[in-house]
Amino acid sequence: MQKEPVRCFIGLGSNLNSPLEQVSQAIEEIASLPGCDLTTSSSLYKSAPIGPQDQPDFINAVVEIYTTLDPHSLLDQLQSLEQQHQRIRERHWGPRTLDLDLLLYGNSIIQTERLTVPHAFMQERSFVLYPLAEISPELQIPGGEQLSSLLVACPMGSLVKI
Ligand code: A4P
Ligand code: MG
Repeated sequence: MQKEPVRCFIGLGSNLNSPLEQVSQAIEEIASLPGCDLTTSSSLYKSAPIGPQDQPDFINAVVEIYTTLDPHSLLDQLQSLEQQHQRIRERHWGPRTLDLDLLLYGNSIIQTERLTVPHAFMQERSFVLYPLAEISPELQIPGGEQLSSLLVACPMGSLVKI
């Protein structure tokens, strides 16, 4: 039986090796993943790094997809895209050519060794919340708040739409 597609949001980030191109190319690659339909992409945004400050600014975006993949298979696909971008994991919250975070998987709340959904820090990060609001302003975070309330508590800071 064909599974009903689930609406998901994926956060993209890059701050190494031409970040604009890394993110734009990754959006196209997500659109081509098996069992995934990309429906909406946010604008690209630039911001100062959260975490260690001695690294370049980030480019971020959020996309909406509908997928028939289960959450862990989707994570496998996203991690293999990260690998294709020669992602080097140097240090936690450090610089990266491509970071793909599964922000939301339908209304699911997932807590496994490999996967925490909704993504652990999404509710406090301007570079996730503002692009998300651009493409889905009415969103309710499963087990959490209305996106519009989160935005009130989260200043844009250094975030700019580019
Ligand atoms: N994992 C668990 N839940 C998820 C999920 N929902 N989506 C696990 C994706 N992966 C998830 O990830 C480590 C493990 O998290 C994975 O193996 C997966 O099984 P990682 O990307 O290798 O590790 P990391 O980089 O140390 O941590 P993480 O959580 O990806 O870092 P963040 O939270 O994404 O932060 N500043 C700005 N302005 N813009 C940014 O994009 N990004 C970071 C990275 C820091 N500062 C930033 C930005
Ligand atoms: Mg990540």
